[in-house]
Amino acid sequence: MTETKTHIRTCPLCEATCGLEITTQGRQVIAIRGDEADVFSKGYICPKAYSLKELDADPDRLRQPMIRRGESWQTATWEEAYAEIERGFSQVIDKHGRSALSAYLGNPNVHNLSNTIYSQAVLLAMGSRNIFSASTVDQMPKQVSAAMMFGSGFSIPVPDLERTDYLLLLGANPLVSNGSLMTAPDMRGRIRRLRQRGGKLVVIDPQRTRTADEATEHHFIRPGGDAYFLFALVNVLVEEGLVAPGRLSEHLNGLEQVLELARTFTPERVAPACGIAPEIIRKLARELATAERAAVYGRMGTCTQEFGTIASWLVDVLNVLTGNLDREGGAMFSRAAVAPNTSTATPGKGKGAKFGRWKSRVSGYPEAFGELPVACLAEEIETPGEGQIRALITIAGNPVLSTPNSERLQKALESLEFMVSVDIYLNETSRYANVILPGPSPLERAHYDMSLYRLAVQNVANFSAPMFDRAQGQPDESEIFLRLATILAGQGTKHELASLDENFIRQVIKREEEQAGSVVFGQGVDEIMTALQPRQGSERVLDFYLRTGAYGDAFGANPAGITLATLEANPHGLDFGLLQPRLPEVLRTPSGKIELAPPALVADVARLERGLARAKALEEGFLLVGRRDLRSNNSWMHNLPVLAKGKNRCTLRINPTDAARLNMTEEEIVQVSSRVGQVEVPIEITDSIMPGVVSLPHGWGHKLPGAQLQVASENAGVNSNILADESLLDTLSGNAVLNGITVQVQKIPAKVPAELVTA
Ligand SMILES: Nc1nc2c(c(=O)[nH]1)N[C@H]1C(S)=C(S)[C@@H](COP(=O)(O)OP(=O)(O)OC[C@H]3O[C@@H](n4cnc5c(=O)[nH]c(N)nc54)[C@H](O)[C@@H]3O)O[C@H]1N2
Ligand SMILES: Nc1nc2c(c(=O)[nH]1)N[C@H]1C(S)=C(S)[C@@H](COP(=O)(O)OP(=O)(O)OC[C@H]3O[C@@H](n4cnc5c(=O)[nH]c(N)nc54)[C@H](O)[C@@H]3O)O[C@H]1N2
Ligand code: SF4
Ligand SMILES: [Mo]
Repeated sequence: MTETKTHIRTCPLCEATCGLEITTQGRQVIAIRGDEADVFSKGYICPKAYSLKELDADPDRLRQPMIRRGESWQTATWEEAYAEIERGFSQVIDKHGRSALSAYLGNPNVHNLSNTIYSQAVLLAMGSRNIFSASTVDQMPKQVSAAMMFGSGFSIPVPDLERTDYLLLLGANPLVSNGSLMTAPDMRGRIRRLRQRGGKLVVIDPQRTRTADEATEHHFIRPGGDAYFLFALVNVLVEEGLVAPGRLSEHLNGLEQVLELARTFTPERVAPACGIAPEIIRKLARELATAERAAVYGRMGTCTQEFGTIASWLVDVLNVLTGNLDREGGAMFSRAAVAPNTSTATPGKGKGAKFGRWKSRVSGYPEAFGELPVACLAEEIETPGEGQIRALITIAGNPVLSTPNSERLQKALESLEFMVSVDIYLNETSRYANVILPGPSPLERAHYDMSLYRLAVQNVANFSAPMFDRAQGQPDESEIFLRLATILAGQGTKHELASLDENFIRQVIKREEEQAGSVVFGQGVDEIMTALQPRQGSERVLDFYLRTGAYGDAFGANPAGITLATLEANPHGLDFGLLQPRLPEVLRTPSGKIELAPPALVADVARLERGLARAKALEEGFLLVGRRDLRSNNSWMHNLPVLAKGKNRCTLRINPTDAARLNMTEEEIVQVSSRVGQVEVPIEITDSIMPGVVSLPHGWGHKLPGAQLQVASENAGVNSNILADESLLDTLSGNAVLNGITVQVQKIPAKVPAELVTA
């Protein structure tokens, strides 16, 4: 009988970072529970945690590299796969140059330590500006507005949930999503505590979500109307003399300018565009201003829309104007154990961020943080000329299901000369690859949420060592990226891994060691290398970041500080306490001030003005929005029976008045069409959706030829991104508009029987 063991780990599936207690017997997972002793999640988990067992055991999960020859796939050794990749990339580079290369990085990279750290090596070695990621179908607007206001794309304030009295939440459904750009396990518990202490939660959403069900108050908003609504709140604060930034005043630039900009956005003027009555806007503004401690938080719904960056900016403008930024119970900055640039380096000032340093070739969209909008990936592949994309690497991404105008993108992918997918499935996207390189099971790798703890509502750190040994021959993803980088740099496939990894960590150390203000400034790379022995790979890099981070031992200078060993000795996590005020030290703007009126945002207000006229004109058809489901995670977990079972969740929600007007009945299959595509989907009639709005979840549409997803294909659903229009962007951030797309909903036209069709 094999021994039973208990492992304490952090769940790597979403942003909540829940602690798990996993019981195993040999290579078998026996049970998965919440870790009651976890310093952050205290036992909370969601149903997705259980799916880790099936994900680990999924027969469709790839365990060997795959090479495609025409229509058929062959398993290959890692050497064969790398040789094939070297051939493919060299041909493209020889023929078209490096500007023909491109990469797309998907969401799970953020939840994977090796990928977070080492995928950068691939992008650097590629030497092309064609870099795309899921960020531009997600949070890019928030990162852009945060960088413009506070100096870095990671200086995003999070609501201090445990101490706030008033939370105004827009376009987020954390009870289902478990939170985003706000790392906070057990949102239900947190909201209940907020209400128990007499606090209020106000939800603004075109759907009455599960989060809205827990709220004190919920208001429908017309999709895309948030910037108008938020500007009107500012307007009321100004008109009623409620602007009170208090201690923030000394840290502000541009206050008068913002107040002036808000003058024309009166509640009466914006009400038709946001669908919220003027008296409600006034009431909410007053409540927000007079609450002892309040926070405004906006997410997905406020980002993936036409004015996403303006909306994201105004969320924090409101936090400032009400004096709630950076105070307990308001919107605060985390202080993470690993946070290059915002916890270390010179405090209080920085280089800030520049945007639009280059533009996309075809449509001229500006870059943001070195990325181009994924909405323009297809046109960059299709359009001939210097710089046309001819090869693509996807890394943990499924753009065929998750980015706009999927049908156009699929045709584009088919036309590529060479494609590599680093992915654990042969799915809707990777089926276009010539070679697929699978990473290990999530239980076979170390885990530390480098990105997400930077946005946590409590300062915590938690490390998980690999739970199982990797299967024979299976490399860690850090190795896959080092190999790919070496191939892309034109240095072949034969280097010893240890020396590649040593070069990599030496560069990481050098960058930090050269920075004035760093705790290891001038200490010497060799000395630090010795101190990191005998660690390798991502654990060595993590140890370095921890030791040079906010709580680190600074390689001896701070003997009470932490190292990776400290985390290893504390499997339930380290708790550094609730958030503390960080102004002005957290700022990285060149002025050392909060930029309340960044010029690019001020300029974009003219576009918002133009949109107001358009929004007032009554539109034909419906506005389409998305939604998430607790037992789903974007596009890639529908192959796990524990999550896939149950009734069909890929339905079009429609309000009863709309269904009645169109003479539609529950579960009827209807046709939904937009400028770019059309799908057929069953309807679900519910008054939880605003009249004139329909909702369809994304990430479905699995029955595509060539994919190897047995379970998912049995309950395939339809791909909502067939409807998303790739020409609609928030121009400042390049983020796609995925919410508020105009669609027509119709009964399926009766088919004319063949015998009645005359020539
Ligand atoms: N219409 C609409 N579209 C949306 C959204 C929406 O709300 N509405 N949401 C958007 C958002 S927020 C996001 S983040 C994107 C997500 O967009 P993507 O990141 O492109 O899509 P995912 O569904 O997360 O697919 C992840 C891929 O990574 C693979 N994978 C999983 N784990 C690993 C791993 O450990 N290693 C490797 N190498 N591969 C792995 C999976 O097999 C899958 O192919 O979708 C966006 N698309
Ligand atoms: N179960 C589950 N959890 C997930 C994911 C998942 O797919 N499934 N995905 C993960 C990822 S990658 C992310 S980014 C997060 C996202 O997490 P959240 O930001 O919480 O996003 P959603 O749950 O999509 O909620 C967005 C809400 O915005 C509303 N909305 C749509 N348009 C508008 C609008 O114009 N204005 C306003 N105010 N609201 C609007 C929608 O009705 C919806 O309720 O979730 C993560 N967690
Ligand atoms: S909420 Fe997220 S982190 Fe927590 S158990 Fe569920 S999937 Fe895992
Ligand atoms: Mo996301």
